[in-house]
Amino acid sequence: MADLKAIAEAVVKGDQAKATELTKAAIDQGAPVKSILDEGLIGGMDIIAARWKRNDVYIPEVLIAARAMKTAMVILEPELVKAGVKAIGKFIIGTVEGDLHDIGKNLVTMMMKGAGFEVTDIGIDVPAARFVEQAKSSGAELVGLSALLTTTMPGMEKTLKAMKEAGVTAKIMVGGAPLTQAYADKIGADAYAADAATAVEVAKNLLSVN
Ligand code: B1M
Repeated sequence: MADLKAIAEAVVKGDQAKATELTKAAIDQGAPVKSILDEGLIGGMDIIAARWKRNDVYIPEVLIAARAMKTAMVILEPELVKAGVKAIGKFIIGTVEGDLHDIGKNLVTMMMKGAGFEVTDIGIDVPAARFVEQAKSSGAELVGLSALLTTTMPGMEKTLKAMKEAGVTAKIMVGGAPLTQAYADKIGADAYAADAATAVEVAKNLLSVN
């Protein structure tokens, strides 16, 4: 019988080879691919996210776990497509115009992918018009804006306004070190998340997915 717990453990340890080998074995043994994803790979990322929130592990461990999941996903992804398994939501993320910081955004990207979202990272220094265009063309349910500078925070308000004016219906989540819930409320964002692990919880709540 496929050992999905062992897959989760391999992800937690950041063991790329083991995560991949066990994922392949589980596919060969006929385990449901959705279970390999949910209980194995996402299960592992859930554990690492919870440990990170408790400060039991730090960013390097999160990055290594995410890399193990990504490697195993290379072989699981075609099986998910074949089985018609869909992502739990479509998410676009970018750092707002004038801002080149991307380490936090990349962590949010990894955690969201790890939780089963389809994520399109549109990069750094993203003008409002590009957020609008990408949100419309992708049909994403959720758009994430990141900013690390007090001088680029107003770019979030500008982006939100542009999206509303353009009729974008996606929910909008904001985050980044200088942000607060009060600021998110003031500019009319749908949600604020203080860190990447919380971003996953907030996104799931916003879209009512588990
Ligand atoms: Co810059 N920088 N930087 N910087 N930089 C800060 C942010 C700063 C606080 C340093 C300082 O002065 N103490 C300061 C901002 C001050 C302010 O605005 N009040 C600053 C400055 C001033 C600048 C420049 C203007 C410096 C200069 O050139 N004079 C310049 C600006 C460039 C630009 O963007 N136009 C600049 C440049 C740079 C580097 C390029 C050298 C580099 C960025 C490299 C990169 O990102 N690829 C850099 C770095 C590394 C930093 C610090 C040291 C670290 C930022 C970081 O990556 N943190 C930072 C000081 C600090 O924070 N100690 C600093 C780690 C990361 C994991 O945390 O990004 O907060 P963070 O992400 C968290 C959460 O915020 C949250 O989740 C993440 C993980 O938990 N989160 C979200 C982030 N986005 C989210 C989105 C969400 C939800 C949660 O939903 C969508």
